[in-house]
Amino acid sequence: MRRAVCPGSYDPVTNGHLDIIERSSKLFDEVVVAVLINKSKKSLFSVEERLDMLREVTEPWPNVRIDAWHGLLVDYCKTNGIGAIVKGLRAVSDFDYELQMAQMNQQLSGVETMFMSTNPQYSFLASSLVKEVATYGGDVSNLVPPKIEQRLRERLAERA
Ligand code: COD
Repeated sequence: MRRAVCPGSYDPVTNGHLDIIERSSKLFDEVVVAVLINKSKKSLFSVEERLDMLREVTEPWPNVRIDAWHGLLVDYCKTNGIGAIVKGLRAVSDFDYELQMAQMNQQLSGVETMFMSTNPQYSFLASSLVKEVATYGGDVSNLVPPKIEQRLRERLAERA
């Protein structure tokens, strides 16, 4: 079985993430969307909330599974028999860091990273920007699925 992982923070999942996940699901038998837990990173949504949101919005793709992991991505791959990491590249600015991580992961465990070019429609899109725009009342309806927009509004209202 050809199995890949799309790792990330997904705080929250955006249309840019979903584009990469959907395209990966057509190339692999199974795609695991893994929320990598980084306790030092301040997040808007808890890990459980991010997993719930991901489950909801990836429902249309039966070969996509959602999971969480605390630790090295290569250890997740080893434990779960995953041979490929799929990353989306938005711009040259992503490339330096992503290349460094890909080479480190390859060196650590032999796992390969595949880069998928972003859909130009989403090349400017990042979770951090979505949160910032929503915080100041901007329209994010084209950037995240409606269910995620609603969760964002609710969370920001709680915090206001
Ligand atoms: N278009 C296309 N792709 C996109 C877009 C977009 N608009 N937005 C995001 N992406 C893709 C990128 O490939 C990105 O890598 C991925 O989605 C996830 O994005 P985020 O922002 O949710 O997640 P990040 O960048 O914070 O995730 C970083 C990881 C958690 C993957 C990384 O830090 C990691 O692997 N950590 C685990 C610990 C580890 O193994 N460290 C050693 C690394 S060598």
